[in-house]
Amino acid sequence: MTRDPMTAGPSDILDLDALLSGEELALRQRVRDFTAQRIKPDIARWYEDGVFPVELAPELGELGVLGMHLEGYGCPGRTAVEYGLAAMELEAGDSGIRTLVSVQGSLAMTAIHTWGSEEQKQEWLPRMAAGEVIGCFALTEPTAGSDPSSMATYATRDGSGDNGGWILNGAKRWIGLASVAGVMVVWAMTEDGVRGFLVPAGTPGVTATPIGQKLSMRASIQCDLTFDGVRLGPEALLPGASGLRGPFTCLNEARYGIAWGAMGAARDSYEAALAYSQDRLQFGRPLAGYQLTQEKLVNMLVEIQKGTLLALHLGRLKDAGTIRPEQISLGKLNNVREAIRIAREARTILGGNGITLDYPPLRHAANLESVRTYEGTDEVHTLILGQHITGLPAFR
Ligand code: TGC
Repeated sequence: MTRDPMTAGPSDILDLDALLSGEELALRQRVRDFTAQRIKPDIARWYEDGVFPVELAPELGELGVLGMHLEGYGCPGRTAVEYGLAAMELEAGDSGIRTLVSVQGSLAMTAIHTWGSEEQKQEWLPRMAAGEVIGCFALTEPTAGSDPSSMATYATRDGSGDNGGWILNGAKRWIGLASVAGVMVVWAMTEDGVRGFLVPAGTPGVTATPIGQKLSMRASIQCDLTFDGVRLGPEALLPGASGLRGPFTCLNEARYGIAWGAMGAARDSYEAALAYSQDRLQFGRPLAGYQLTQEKLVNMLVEIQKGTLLALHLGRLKDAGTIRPEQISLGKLNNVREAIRIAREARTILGGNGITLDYPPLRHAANLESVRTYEGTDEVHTLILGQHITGLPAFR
């Protein structure tokens, strides 16, 4: 294992970089440079104006981070650890940008790659890996969030036999990127249980409306989606997915990436607070020299190092093919929870300046409110772990 002396320092007391290969460090550096050059200079403006920088999609494709853990069909075929490192660096820029990569790669592309027909994979995956086509993943509904089994969106058969198509009716909510998506992965109830459908943009009867007045994820898009008598051909059905195992398999991927990404937002908040505390003089000396400030910084760093180590452990398990859903739940629950605490604590070191967009912690904290809610709330992951350790499901 090689170690990059440039990255060791006040953010890596445990020398976790020594656990990464040269290839992993190089990939991380490429994504870190991208974040520094393409996200950080503009993120405050995007956030304030509520702008999703859609032009980043092909650049992220070029960077090789869209569907990066998938093999074939133009996908980069990188490891789970490399995907995690990329998520961490992108979320150090903004959770909204990491969300683009998650929705595209972990959710929409994983659904097509895992459950799609050969024709569906050929049609969509190469262009999605290149960022030419954006995908979305429509599971959550206005009245079905934590409990997708209660979804009301319904697909009925249009005609009979294998040549028959489908008619789709219903509504989805909080669907990331739906208004800019070229293809939507839509989960709907059928007479045979939950099935997945690929709905191309522009299909008559589909309406995507961005949700406004958000206090979180302002540099990203989340939509209300409606399906009003949408006619789909038989080729729209994802043939391999039957039941909730279809979408949940994709959620595992996204939740895994979040366990890494949240530590990126936490690290960026900590580093902003550390730098500020070293420069800012109060009562004639730097804030960093006060015991209360040092305690805050130390508590942040301890949790960042533990959370990063946890994410890396999950990544090694995933690359070994042995990771289990409850392990991912532990990582997502812990790392997002700690990241929010860290971002909020970092804000206190920045004082009044911390409530502006000149500094990242409060933007990260606001974003992380969404991150703790999507892909399984804190409560859902707590109950998944509770069921695992007691054998008793407490969801219902
Ligand atoms: P349950 O009866 O336990 O399971 C149903 C079927 O699913 C299988 N399964 C899984 N498969 C793979 N990975 C997992 N993690 C799985 N969890 C369950 C299970 O084996 C079973 O398969 P089969 O073949 O036997 O039928 O389902 P349940 O309804 O009792 O589960 C309860 C609970 C709470 C764990 C589940 O409903 C849950 O995870 N809820 C949270 C839903 C969630 O995370 N929603 C997120 C929506 S997507 C999103 O947020 C995108 S945001 C990105 C954006 O668009 O911006």
